[in-house]
Amino acid sequence: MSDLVPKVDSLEHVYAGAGEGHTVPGNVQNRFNKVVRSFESRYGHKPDFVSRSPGRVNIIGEHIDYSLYNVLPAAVLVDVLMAVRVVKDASTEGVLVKIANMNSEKYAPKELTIPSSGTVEIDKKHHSWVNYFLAGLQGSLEYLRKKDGKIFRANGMEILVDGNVPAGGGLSSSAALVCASALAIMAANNYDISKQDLLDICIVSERAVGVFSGGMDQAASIFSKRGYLLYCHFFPTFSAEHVPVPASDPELTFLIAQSFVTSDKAVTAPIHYNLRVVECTLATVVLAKLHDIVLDPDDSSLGFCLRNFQEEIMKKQGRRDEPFGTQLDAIIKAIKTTLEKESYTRKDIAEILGISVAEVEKQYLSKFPVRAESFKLRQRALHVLEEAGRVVKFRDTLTTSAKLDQEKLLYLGELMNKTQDSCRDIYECSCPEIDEICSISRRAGAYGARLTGAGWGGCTVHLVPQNKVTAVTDALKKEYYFKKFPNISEEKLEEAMVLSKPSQGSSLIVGS
Ligand code: NG1
Ligand code: MG
Repeated sequence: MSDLVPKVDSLEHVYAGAGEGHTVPGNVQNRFNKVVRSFESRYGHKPDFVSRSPGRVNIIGEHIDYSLYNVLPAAVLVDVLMAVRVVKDASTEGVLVKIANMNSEKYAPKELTIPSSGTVEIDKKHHSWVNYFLAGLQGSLEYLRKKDGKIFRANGMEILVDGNVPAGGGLSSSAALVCASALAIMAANNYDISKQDLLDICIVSERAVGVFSGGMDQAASIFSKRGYLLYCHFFPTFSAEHVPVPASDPELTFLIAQSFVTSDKAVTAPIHYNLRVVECTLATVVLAKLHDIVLDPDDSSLGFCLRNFQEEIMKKQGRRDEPFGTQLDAIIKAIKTTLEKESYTRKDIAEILGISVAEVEKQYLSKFPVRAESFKLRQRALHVLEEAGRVVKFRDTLTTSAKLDQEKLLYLGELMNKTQDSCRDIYECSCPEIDEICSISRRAGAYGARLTGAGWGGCTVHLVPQNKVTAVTDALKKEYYFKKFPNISEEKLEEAMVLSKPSQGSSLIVGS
């Protein structure tokens, strides 16, 4: 069994190191105290515990987690705090959960009942913040019922949520909320959950909201360790490796900059995110068919994925022991030579697979909402394989260097820039504002700049030498924020750009 999610009795275990002198920053402590006080005035008691899960920034490895290739994210300092009091409830009808948000204007409070049997209903059509809690609830209940059998009865809960991960901002506010919710529900039912089980629950849970998500965000939120990047393997099963960022000359920082273009995945998924997942799945089955390979659908992933195809074709050709990079090159060649069309219609795909259009729709287009007439199989698959190669190079550079000199920093930056080019041109998940932010930042001295997260808006990440941070942030202010938002407030500007240090993953804070 993997480690349990830590239970800590002081904020230092979670946030220390974030401030100067390795202390808990004053604003973080104040925010926490405010949540506890608001809880008391709302419900008339102190909370029993606070469940905390952070957002994440992805350093490299975009849109490849759902094809089961490795990615390299890190948790950020902004997070979801969920203060909870357990309410024992003897009713046989189901137990009550009261949930409210500190930002009540935007996120209205709600009362809901946990059914004593059956599943929790989630109304995917009406997108609400509570859906993410319900998603966590659905997965957690299923897990607890399986463990405890029929005797399991959930406890009631009073909950107050405070999140400071910008919503729709590419830092995975959704995963932070799902993970904090599932962890809170486990704790409210006296269950000490392992990180691995929480991850499995949360990946599946977030899909209940209607997005065909991979596992990177939840993994980064749960497993991250302060000061390290998290190298996530998804194939053949999940494992995580904490990768330190070596000392560098000049000193290195990761800057996160918002585009303030909101891309709400739960709404746009059918034409953006889900469509990309489907395109990768279709590329996999078409490649397999054209290479005469039979793939087993894989329950742990999304059915059929490119990493599985790589494994099977390498096995078939007796090349499984070849270096990973050589294997990637072979698959890239196969993609270029066999997926010749610019785009494939349902009919094209049906013909290749030797099934009807109705069958294609049933098997590949009905699990999650998707809207498209044709599918760019070659381009999407190429991005995935080339990006998988860049991730390995990035990680290897970090783990094999005692110190990062100028040449290595330039190389890491170049890998990130290539990712951005690929996201813009081949995967088509960037947007003009993100492209612009990246050019401004590189001109002002960043080694590398790219979108982070799903894209189509949201957030960017920049590899910047310490001595260029001011030049980069000044240029972004002048050439992007002030231009696009002439009346932008100081507060908003502060939120727009943050220097991020890798932070701690999920924890339960008890008695602080
Ligand atoms: P965002 O939209 O930034 O939370 C999404 C997926 C990830 C990954 C990235 C792209 C969810 C919950 N997250 O991140 O799994 O695929 O896009 O690399 O769908
Ligand atoms: Mg998300």
